[in-house]
Amino acid sequence: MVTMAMALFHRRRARAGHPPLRIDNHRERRFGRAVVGATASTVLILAALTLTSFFAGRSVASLSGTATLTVRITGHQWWWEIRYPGDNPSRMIVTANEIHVPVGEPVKIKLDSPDVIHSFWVPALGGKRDLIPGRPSELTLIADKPGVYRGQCAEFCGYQHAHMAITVIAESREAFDMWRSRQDAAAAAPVGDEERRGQQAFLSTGCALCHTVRGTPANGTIGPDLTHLASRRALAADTLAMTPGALAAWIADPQSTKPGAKMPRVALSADDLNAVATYLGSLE
Ligand code: HEC
Ligand SMILES: [Cu+2]
Repeated sequence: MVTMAMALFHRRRARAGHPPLRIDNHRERRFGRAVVGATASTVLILAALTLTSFFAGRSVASLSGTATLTVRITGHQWWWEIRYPGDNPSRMIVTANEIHVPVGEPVKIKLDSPDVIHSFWVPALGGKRDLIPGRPSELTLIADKPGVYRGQCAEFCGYQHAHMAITVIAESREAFDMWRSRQDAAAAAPVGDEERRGQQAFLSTGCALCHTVRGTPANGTIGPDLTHLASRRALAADTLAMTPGALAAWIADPQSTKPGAKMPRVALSADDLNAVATYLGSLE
């Protein structure tokens, strides 16, 4: 850029003064040296960046052998399904849009997509990997510091692509193990009348065709697993905060919050709506 600016400036100066009519050998040689110098330094800078990127990529890839945890992520239009395989296949944790990882430990992330191409990207943790239908890929991440890292689908995947965020929560090993054992449990049984009514309405109005709540007959897999819905920080891939009001608003009319989302509007009476929201809000 510097040499280009010099060349432009030089040209303007030459036009303003007397254009050189006669070839000056001394000047030609000087220009020749400058061009060679600029080209060589460009090549060197590019080579250094390429080598750094190559070695950084290799050291990141070598982490995958040492990963202490595997997380499977499936991209859907427009949310992320997250599974933690357990020692026993029936103990697999299924959640959505929020990954918990132990800090300082390499985590292998396996990616796939059943619909269109998505791209997993959490900028603060580096790496970006496409989720291509029929071509599983993987990536290893390591969070050096505890914290909450926001990620985003980085490949245009349809109408609600912008509302397809993913959150990585890096926490201490102890906190992670506690989270994991809580997620491992089946959903809490409804306690009060309102929750019981909510569960009834949930099971009888079609929600259960698309959603799973472990410990109940609901075992649909089209939408996010709701077994521990209220333990998550946000709804619908970080579109709404997890508050009782937002939850009720989402259930009442998902299409006005996230037009095109693959959850239809389900007709519920006002009382049933409140009861369902209370019930789901109790699933911590
Ligand atoms: C046809 C399938 C389908 C039906 C029926 C359905 N949902 Fe959904 N639901 C989805 C999908 C798909 C999403 C993810 C939407 C998104 O984020 O793009 C979703 C998201 C949700 C979420 C947010 C979950 C999260 O972690 O972000 C809640 C809560 C929810 N649904 C509750 C319900 C309730 C209650 C009913 C019944 C009144 C219901 N759903 C009926 C498919 C369905
Ligand atoms: Cu996407």
